[in-house]
Amino acid sequence: MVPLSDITEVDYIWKNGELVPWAEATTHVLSHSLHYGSGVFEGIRCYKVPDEDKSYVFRLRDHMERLHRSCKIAQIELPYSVDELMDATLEVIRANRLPACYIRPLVYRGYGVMGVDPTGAPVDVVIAVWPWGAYLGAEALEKGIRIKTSSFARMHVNTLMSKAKAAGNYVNSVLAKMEVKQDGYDEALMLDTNGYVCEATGENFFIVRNGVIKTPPLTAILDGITRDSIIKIARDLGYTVEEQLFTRDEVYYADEAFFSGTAAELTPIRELDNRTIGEGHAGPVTKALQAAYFKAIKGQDPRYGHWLTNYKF
Ligand code: PPE
Repeated sequence: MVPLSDITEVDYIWKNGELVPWAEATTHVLSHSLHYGSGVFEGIRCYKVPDEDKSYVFRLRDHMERLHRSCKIAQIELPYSVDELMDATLEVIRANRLPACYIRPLVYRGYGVMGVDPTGAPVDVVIAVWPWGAYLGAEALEKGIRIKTSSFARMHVNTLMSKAKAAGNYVNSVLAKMEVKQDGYDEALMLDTNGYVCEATGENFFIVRNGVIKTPPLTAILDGITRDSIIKIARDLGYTVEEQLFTRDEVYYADEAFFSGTAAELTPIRELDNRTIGEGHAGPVTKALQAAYFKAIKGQDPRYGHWLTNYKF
């Protein structure tokens, strides 16, 4: 039997300023966002420090600032400041006594008006937390994944706004994800409307060749916070990182490739379109970056301490 849900339920969800029991954090079926995708969200992770009873939320302020930018783009009035949202996040993690979790803030146009014009619809804000393991499977972080170029292009820069982490943008992601999963691959590589490599359904993308790291520029992609962290860490390790457009054939003969994202963390890619990338497993640069990233998120590298919000459970 297929399980109804793979979500690990916890006790509370923060909704419009209050902690409500998990099962009561519901919304009306005529909520505007449910019909028109008119919401914006975030994805954040909280990590437990090994052997200590404390945890760190990774780049919490940066995520809440991006949530505000998404609202600005989508013209949604967000009634909470960045600091209030940060406090609310810590409050809901603490209420659920979670040492490590995924955090999903969502700002959505709620119940009150129907029709595309959202004027007058209330804005609801929730922050949910739950334990979430490796996004692309337990083995992915070590062994790498098999990906395929999707037949669906990523959004044109004037179709949907890629720098807003908007619910509606994920209609495109869901199409691509289902397409490649049905063909037996783990994730989709998506090209932009000019045919250049762009990003994945929920991750940014990097390649490595002759020791140089390349990633697409921010033009048509989400301004990933993990992407930004990896670029900084890579430069601190002495690597050259170039943000420039490239085509899929350059990926075919890259030495290494990997995805970055809050959920996916740093996931190596071992195959694209049935062509083995490099040696067919995580390469040395990918491994070095992955190790440095995992040290940073756990507070084991003082250079990146300012990215962490301390949380004692
Ligand atoms: N691109 C897209 C389209 C995207 O959704 C994400 C995050 C990224 C890039 C990486 O951004 P960042 O997390 O700031 O490094 N995707 C989130 C949602 C995944 C989901 O399935 O839901 C995430 O990783 O939390």
